[in-house]
Amino acid sequence: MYTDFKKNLTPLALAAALCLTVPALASAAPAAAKGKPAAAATAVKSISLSTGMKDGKMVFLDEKGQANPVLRANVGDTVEITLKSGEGAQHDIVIDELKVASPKFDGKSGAVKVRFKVTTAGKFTYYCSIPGHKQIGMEGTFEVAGDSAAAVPVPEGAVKSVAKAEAGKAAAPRSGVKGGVEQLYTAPGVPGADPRAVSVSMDPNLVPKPIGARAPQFLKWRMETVELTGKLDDGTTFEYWTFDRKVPGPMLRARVGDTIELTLANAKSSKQIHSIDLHSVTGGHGGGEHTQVAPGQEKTIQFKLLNPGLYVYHCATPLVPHHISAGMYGMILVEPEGGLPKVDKEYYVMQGDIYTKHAHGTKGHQDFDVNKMAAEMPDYYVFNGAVGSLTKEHKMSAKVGETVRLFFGVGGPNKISSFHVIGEIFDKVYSEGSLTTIKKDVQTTLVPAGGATMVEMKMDYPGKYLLVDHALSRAGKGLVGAIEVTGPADATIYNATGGMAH
Ligand SMILES: [Cu+2]
Repeated sequence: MYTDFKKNLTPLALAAALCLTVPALASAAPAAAKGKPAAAATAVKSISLSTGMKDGKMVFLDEKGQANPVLRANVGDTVEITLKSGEGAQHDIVIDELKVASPKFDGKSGAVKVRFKVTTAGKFTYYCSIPGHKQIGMEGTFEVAGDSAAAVPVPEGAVKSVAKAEAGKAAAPRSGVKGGVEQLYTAPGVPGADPRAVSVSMDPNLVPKPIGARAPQFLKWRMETVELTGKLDDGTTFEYWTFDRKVPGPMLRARVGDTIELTLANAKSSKQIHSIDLHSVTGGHGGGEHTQVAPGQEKTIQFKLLNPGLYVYHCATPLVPHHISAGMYGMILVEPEGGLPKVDKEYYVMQGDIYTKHAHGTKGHQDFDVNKMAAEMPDYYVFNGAVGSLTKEHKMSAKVGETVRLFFGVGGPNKISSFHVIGEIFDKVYSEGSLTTIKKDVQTTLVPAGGATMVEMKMDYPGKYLLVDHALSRAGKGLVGAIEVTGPADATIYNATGGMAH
């Protein structure tokens, strides 16, 4: 926001040359015009900060490795902060009270600088404005010593030049002048849909083969975290964070007693640190403690699968609900000894809630909204990552007489699901993903955020069976899927026109 603010003021080229922020300019100019003497010689104060993790927090670090150091300057100083991403993730530095904002920087951008003149004494807060970063540690104090009122550090000549630049600008034709002052007060529109957007919606057919009755094994898996612009809805795009470019991430399948070596790689193009916490893993925060991976890096952990069940995995990097909402969740099935009963069809479906700047249905590129997420007010609810994923893009089908098994999970981050299939009854429900306890003949099953369930239904009658969350307002926000069942209609089961034998 402040970056745009400054961009809009580029006609005031001199202001930039003087390293003045707008408020500084505004306060300095009239005072100088009154002929006050210039203040005593002031200094350029250079500060170098990098970013990194320290004691489990994300922080700014000075050259001595001090976390979130108190930055000091005197009224009248020009401050130059050089910023560099130590771990490669994207950050910036903002001081709201002084209207200071640096450009965003990451591992690829290299170091960036922000220069500004301080005219006000006091204690101010500097922080990183990337959603969540302030909350997990990236903030500190900026102390300015001196007397605010006496702050007139601008030489008279410079003020004249500024005035000239202003005059020249006023004379320029208003229409079509990009960056005119009036633009600062224009309500922001919705940016256009990103033409580079790809499909991120996971195909529910991509279920790994059953494990069956084999002995425990040692397995090596590799996953990559990728940030990419994806299609959220027709004409609407969104910045997704993913495991292996899909939402949900790949379904993993093993058996109880297997030992897994999992390597998590974070794509070079990423701006965030990512990680994985698998609910099937005992110890180390499910892996989240030891898989915090910076862009372009990778980490490997090993774990033994001690309990059978259907488990959610997700990214566990702060702000965790942001990473989850942006698409970083999936499931791992740990089959019991001997495997699962055979069925005809298996599908992989997950539910998520998404928070956007603009209302559901807005065309264009939708930005993530951290405040709506904090308030738990989603604009979109999705099965497999996007609106229409399981109705338009991918097909689930069965024939009359076949048994369908759904691996259903809720990534969330916040909303539970009252999972229901319209026109069917779950013959078996493995509640909460517990494969050792079976419930029979269930209409709607509750699935918690970060939880899963396995359901089985024999499809007795043809038709289109809709998957919903029975909190049905959510269907209007994108949450609907379909299983197409074909085959002969048994008139003793259902008869639309009456005349059923009895
Ligand atoms: Cu992440």
